Amino acid sequence: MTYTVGSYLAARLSQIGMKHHFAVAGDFNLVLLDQLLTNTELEQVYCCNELNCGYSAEGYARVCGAGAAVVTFSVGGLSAINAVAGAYAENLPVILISGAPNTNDRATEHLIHHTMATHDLTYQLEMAKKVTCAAVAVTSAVEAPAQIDFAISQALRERKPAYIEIACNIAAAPCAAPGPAHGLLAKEPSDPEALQAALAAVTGLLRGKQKPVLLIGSKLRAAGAEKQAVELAEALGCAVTVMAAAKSFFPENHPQFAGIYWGEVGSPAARQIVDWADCVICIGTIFNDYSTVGWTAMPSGADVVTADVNRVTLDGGDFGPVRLSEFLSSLARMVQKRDATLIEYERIRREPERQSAPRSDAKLTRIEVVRQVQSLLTKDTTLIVETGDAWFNGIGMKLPAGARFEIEMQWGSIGWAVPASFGYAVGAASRRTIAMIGDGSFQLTAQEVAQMIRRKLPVTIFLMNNHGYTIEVEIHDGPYNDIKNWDYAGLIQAFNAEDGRGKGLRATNGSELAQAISVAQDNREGPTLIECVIDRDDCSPELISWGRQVAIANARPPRPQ
Ligand code: DPX
Ligand code: MG
Repeated sequence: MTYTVGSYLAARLSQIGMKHHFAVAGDFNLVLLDQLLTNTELEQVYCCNELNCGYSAEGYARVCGAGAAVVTFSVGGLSAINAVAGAYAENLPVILISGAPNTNDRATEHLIHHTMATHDLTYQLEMAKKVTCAAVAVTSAVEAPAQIDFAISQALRERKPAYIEIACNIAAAPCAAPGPAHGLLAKEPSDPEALQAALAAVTGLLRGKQKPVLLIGSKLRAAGAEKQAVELAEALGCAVTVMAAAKSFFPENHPQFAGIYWGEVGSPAARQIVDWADCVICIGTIFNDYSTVGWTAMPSGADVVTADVNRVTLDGGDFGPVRLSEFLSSLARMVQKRDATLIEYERIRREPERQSAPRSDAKLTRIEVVRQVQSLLTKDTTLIVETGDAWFNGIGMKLPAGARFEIEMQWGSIGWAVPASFGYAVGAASRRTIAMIGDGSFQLTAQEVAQMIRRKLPVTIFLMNNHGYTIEVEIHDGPYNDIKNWDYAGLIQAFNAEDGRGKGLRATNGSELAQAISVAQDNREGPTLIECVIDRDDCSPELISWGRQVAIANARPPRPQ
């Protein structure tokens, strides 16, 4: 078979495990899209706009390990950049692929459409460099294979997005055939001496400690080290706490799971245990103003080990390149049982109060929605929560074995959840995708529900209609937190048009919600959106406490220069 630049790229995407790529057409990428279509192992999935295309690839990467978004130059690429930067923040290898102007138009006096009517055709590449770990512009079929391989391998190694721009007249140009993909997938090994030094330091520290605790962060998945974290936990026998952004990365049904560590808004026992511990092993953690509740909850000091994706640091010392998975499994083989924190956790833990069902005709509340969604979760469920009170609604739920949880906590862009759920569901056909999304967030990217309808994906969306930006109300209120109400359930009918099987329902009390859920469970031919109508001030107490602390952190006056 003869390869072209586009079919070479398709082969590489397929070799690294992708079965789909997301796309929005435009004249600069049409030939490229044709070339990608020649690969029968790789399905082309369309989105309504490029921001959503980026987020769909991001959601896909969460379940399949990597994702790709194909867009047109400038008008498309610039729109996708928000999602790509989000993938950077969230440690997800999303490959942004953009068509670009003809090579013959460069270095001429031609002005090209979809540009700023200047002769600069490099700005998209320059912008992409800021939000990716590798950015290449392909203008030669001879160099294309090396450039494509470079971008993809960097993205996989660093778990960050990469950018590949392909001139429209190069996409179908013949090029070399792809070789084996092993090199693209190879992980950076630890430096053996650095690994030994890190292990010696940490085992030395642990020898003098009685009360170690593990704190799991969201980079654990990026490092591919979830299994190894369980190995270390079981070797130590200690309590394991999990940051909100890493919910489900350590199984919640594991006997050592000691709750979500998120300061005053997480599980109370988790915070007490971390504060009580004499040594905290932070694994792939990200501490920011949100995750530390306005800098009020963050382990620090000489007894904190930071085991990051490629580094281990302890008491001001950094040991050089150490792969997290290797570090955790080696450490697991060297440590002795230290189970004091688990014993203490067992003493202080309190089972969450079981909510009983209210009168079925009582006005719907947030608590009742959470109660009903909780009862839907099974080993096959992935719960996706949008920025807003949905974070707190989801974080408090108990996940059965096998259930997964997705949150975009570092980037925190509203509008993420609809397209990310779409991308996730494309990648995880056998799982049951459930999304909880606020009304304000939904208004950013609602149209991607139409693609769920087009592909008959049985995603269930709980649209929390609290009539505004409630999380912002709690941080800092003003007229800008009010939004125009929509007929959210009615919207689905509009998206269905003549052939869709999506369902839109509206629940104003518990019994309507239960009926809507049963319709959603039966609807296998498209998404079901359930608009849950609740009061504007019906929000979680955690949101109020968290909002207060974040507002204090935001309001710190400038330091004198
Ligand atoms: C904003 C946020 O309705 O959720 O539960 O009512 O808060 P809640 P909604 O979806 O409203 C979301 C709203 C406006 N954040 O409260 S979290 C600021 C913001 C952001 N991302 C983007 N723009 C603005 N996070 C893209
Ligand atoms: Mg809202």
